[in-house]
Amino acid sequence: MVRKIVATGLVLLMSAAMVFAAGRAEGPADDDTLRIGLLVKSLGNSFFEAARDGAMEAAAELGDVEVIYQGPSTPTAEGQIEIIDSLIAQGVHGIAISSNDENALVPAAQRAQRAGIEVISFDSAVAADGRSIHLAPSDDELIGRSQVQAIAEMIDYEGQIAILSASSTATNQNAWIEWMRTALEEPEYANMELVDVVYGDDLSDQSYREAVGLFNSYPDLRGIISPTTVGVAATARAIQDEGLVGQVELTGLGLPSEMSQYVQDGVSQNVALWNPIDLGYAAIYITYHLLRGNVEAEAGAVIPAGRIGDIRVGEGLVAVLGEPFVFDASNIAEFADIY
Ligand code: RAM
Repeated sequence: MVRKIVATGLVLLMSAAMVFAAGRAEGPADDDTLRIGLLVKSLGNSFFEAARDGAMEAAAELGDVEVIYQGPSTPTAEGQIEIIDSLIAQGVHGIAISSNDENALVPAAQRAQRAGIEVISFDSAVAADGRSIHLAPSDDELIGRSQVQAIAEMIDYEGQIAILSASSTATNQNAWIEWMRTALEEPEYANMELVDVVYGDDLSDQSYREAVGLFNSYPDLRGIISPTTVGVAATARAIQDEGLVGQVELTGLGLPSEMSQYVQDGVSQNVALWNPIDLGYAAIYITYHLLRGNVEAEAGAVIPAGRIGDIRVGEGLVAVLGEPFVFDASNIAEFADIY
């Protein structure tokens, strides 16, 4: 669009500038197939591959949507910024982002918005200035507190614990970790001590090395919370390899497909998670209805999302999908084939 305007002359250029100043260029035409970029933290993460499958399912149901699945090879803001700029150049209509950095992505996300692209975030938020709606899988406080409660029960409310997270700038993990710290101030956890927070960057080998580093630095360590699917699976492998099953307890946010064997072997008594397929599915429905003008991005909006039903937009334009589900030895195998 911009190219044509420049060719046509100054008057049109000025009117385009006025449209952009208002924050929106023209939306898609009714008969346009909507091209939506699903921009994930990094490629090679099964959690996001499940979200991609859900996004494709939504696109197939809607019929007039094409999903472009993209992500950097490692979870960095820089990698995502490059991809946002390339999606702008490709002229996509929408981008749904799981962010590696709440603030660092804002300028690029705003460039996309100024080019008329609908930007939402899902899973891991972009700051409010750089997106319309954020789709959270669950409530941050609930996630943080329930992870602390899970490890507390495993270690009888006593001893050293550590957190093995994703990247140090990940919006979602950082929000959950803040709630874990708050929860740990409750009197029932007075005999538990958080000794360290380390970052495996959602890379399996790095997470494994960080887990082994924790065992070496803290010989009395009793438990690890790993609120990342990549981290928790790598930590389980490290606990098993080092012969520490029962000595170092483990909980976190894990994919049943990656954690089933470890949970059945007692490496972890339980992990929690939501359905990543539904998350990708809902992200596409939300972006779609915003682009088609069927709903406004405002608190109180209700967005129909196919088989999931209605999604309600709350304060701060955050919509919450549901509650995390706990997987233990009694039920994890059932889900292992799904995600
Ligand atoms: C990893 C990613 C993702 C997070 C899950 C729990 O796959 O960090 O953002 O939601 O774990």
